[in-house]
Amino acid sequence: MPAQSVASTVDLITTCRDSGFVQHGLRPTGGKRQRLNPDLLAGNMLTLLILAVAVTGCRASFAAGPDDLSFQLSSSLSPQVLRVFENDAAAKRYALISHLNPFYVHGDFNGDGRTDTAVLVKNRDSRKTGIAIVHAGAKSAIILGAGRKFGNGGDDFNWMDAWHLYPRGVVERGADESAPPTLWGDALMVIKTESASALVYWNGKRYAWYQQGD
Ligand SMILES: [Ca+2]
Repeated sequence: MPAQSVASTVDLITTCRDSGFVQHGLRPTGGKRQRLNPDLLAGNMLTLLILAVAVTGCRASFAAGPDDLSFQLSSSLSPQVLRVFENDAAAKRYALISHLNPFYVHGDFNGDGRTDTAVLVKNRDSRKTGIAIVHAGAKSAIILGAGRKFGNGGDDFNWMDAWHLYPRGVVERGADESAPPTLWGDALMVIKTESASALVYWNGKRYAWYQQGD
């Protein structure tokens, strides 16, 4: 292995360590970039094996596949939200994506006084997009779209090109024939610009759809 690539590998290990993904392992001496002797490494295959395993393990923890967010983008999400998508068997079926800006919205969607997170997701199997909502403290995600039919949005939210928080308050009658809902918490306004929009809101038991304009 060339000395330069070895140094890059050590840099990556250092990055992983500093971000908390590697608790134990090799580290440059004195906190400075370490130039390793390639002759020494050539005679120490065990060291290289440990490096390779550490690098693989680190990358897999925040980039499980080509659909997943970069480490930098995913770092904007709370550890609780990331743990859900890393640990929950159902949530693992969905990749966090960022094709819209913003790719996540914070609000108290279920009205319990604690901040929840809505984030864009893609079903890893069907490739259909949607929204995952993770309530504060929850260990699982509620999936809207992304292969699950939801309201008039269908099971693929690929039509959605904008969204934003709709703070808890009065909802005006929209295109929906039913009376406007009374919000328990904040809602999400999901939009196809110059075409249609709808409120996604918690009705006390589940998320519901209220058409605003079309
Ligand atoms: Ca909440």
